[in-house]
Amino acid sequence: MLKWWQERVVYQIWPRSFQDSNGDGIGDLQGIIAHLDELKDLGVGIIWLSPVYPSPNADYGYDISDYTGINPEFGTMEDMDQLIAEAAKRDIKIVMDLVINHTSDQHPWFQSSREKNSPYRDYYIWRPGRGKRPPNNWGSFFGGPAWEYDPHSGEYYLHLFAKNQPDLNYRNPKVLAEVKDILRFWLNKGIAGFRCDVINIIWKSSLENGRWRPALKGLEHYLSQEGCHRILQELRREIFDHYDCFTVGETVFVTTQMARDFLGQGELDMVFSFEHMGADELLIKWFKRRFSPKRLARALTKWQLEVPWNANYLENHDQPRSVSRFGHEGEFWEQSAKLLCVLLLTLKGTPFIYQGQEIGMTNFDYTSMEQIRDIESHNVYQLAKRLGFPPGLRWKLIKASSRDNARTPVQWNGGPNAGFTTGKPWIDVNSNYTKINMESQLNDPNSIRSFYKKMIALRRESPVLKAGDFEPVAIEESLFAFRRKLERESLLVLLNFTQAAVAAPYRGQVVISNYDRTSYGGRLEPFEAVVLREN
Ligand code: ISL
Ligand code: CA
Repeated sequence: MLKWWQERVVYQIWPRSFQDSNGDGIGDLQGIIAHLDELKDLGVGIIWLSPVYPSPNADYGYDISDYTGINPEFGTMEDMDQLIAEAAKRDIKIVMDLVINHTSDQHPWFQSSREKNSPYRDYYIWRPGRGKRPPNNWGSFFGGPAWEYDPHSGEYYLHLFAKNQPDLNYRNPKVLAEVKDILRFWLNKGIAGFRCDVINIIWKSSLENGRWRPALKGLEHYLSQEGCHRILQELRREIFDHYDCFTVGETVFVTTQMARDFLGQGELDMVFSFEHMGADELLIKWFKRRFSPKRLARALTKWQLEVPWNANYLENHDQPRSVSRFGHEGEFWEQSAKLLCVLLLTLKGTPFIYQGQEIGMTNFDYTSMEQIRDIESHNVYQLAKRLGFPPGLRWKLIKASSRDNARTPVQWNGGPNAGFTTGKPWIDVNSNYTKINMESQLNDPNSIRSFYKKMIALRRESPVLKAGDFEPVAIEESLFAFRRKLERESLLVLLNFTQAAVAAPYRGQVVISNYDRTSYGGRLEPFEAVVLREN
């Protein structure tokens, strides 16, 4: 028996860039409410809201200054209640982002903790330096050291992300007690679960120096530690078990073994892994290599086989657009976007669609750092400068990997600012909105958006696509083929990731194809995807 969160499709909203309703250039809750009918029509069953809490926006919502409030830029708590109620009317559940590895440095807890004798001192990780050097050699995810000196209290605090995001101290039981209150607050409002931000690094086993690594020195002291498992077990027992909800962990650097450990005892219901994102990366995301479909297929296959239930995704607010990365932005834009749709919706697991993915939105077309808003991009740009990278190369790295690639406003129509706002958008709209926009796709039966709707419906009506076993058939540069099998039913998925036609000598009845074919003759067109019924 599948659970509701295994049957449904999740749609991720990054609110700041979804839809502005009041002309201030910033997406908001009323903007989301205005599009609920469209999301329902698409077939969405769950919305994951990236953070909507008050935040100074150093990391656009992932630096929270009040866990039980609503960012006034996005609206009020009444708007939030309305969103939950309006979504419920359409049988759509809302999942919140839970960011508890760190808070904002503007959170009252942190402000108070800067006083050495504050009762909040121990909510964070404060240590004296080693002479003029930080307490250890750890590096931050956003580049540079993971410690910041606070002259006010004469000590350093740990921040694995930006210096405006101090890490919480889970050795202090009061911190976990606060987290439990936050969880109850939202669950009592009718929230259906949480996407748990970098949840596998919240427990630091020691503060010893890290051994050498190409990036992120110190990782071995906090990645997927026993203490993290203990915390998640406690939350499961005391909180989650008492509600009809689910959790998906964003688990960085996670291996399939670690994933099984998190799932095995029900600590988390599923996790996001990153291995398949490496299909065009060299060690770290800033160094790109040519996209290899085979590497993508191999990583996905490994996770399909070794983990019982996956959180499947090709895009989110941290990753470049999938059609630009794994598909073809030019001639085969439409075909390749649909191919990626078939892949996402036929894998075993819960599919996560990111806003704009369903209309084939592409990476940004910016030409300068001034158009970039993301703190990570700016930090890395500066770091590369200090390391002596020439300007052309620096820009190339940012352009290919910046998180702002996914954060341009959703392109609703061909009018001013793509219909995102009547004001000045907080970040530039991609100028391809006249060609790529929702309005032009909504009523076109052959659009990418219509294809997503069809694939979501197909999955909903198909027990084998939801629950069937995954069996790899071909993992090659030009062909990724796999079976889904349930009892006597068998579907074969064929995906051509290249610009050339390829032979794929298989047989079966066509269930769906992005080339609209009705019969299959053993050959796939460029970027063609076909699902065949084998019995
Ligand atoms: O995109 C990344 C940096 O290159 C990832 O390493 C990312 O930082 C990591 O996946 C954690 O992401 C999550 O936590 C961050 C936040 O900035 C991201 O938006 C969020 O998804 C800190 O809260
Ligand atoms: Ca607004």
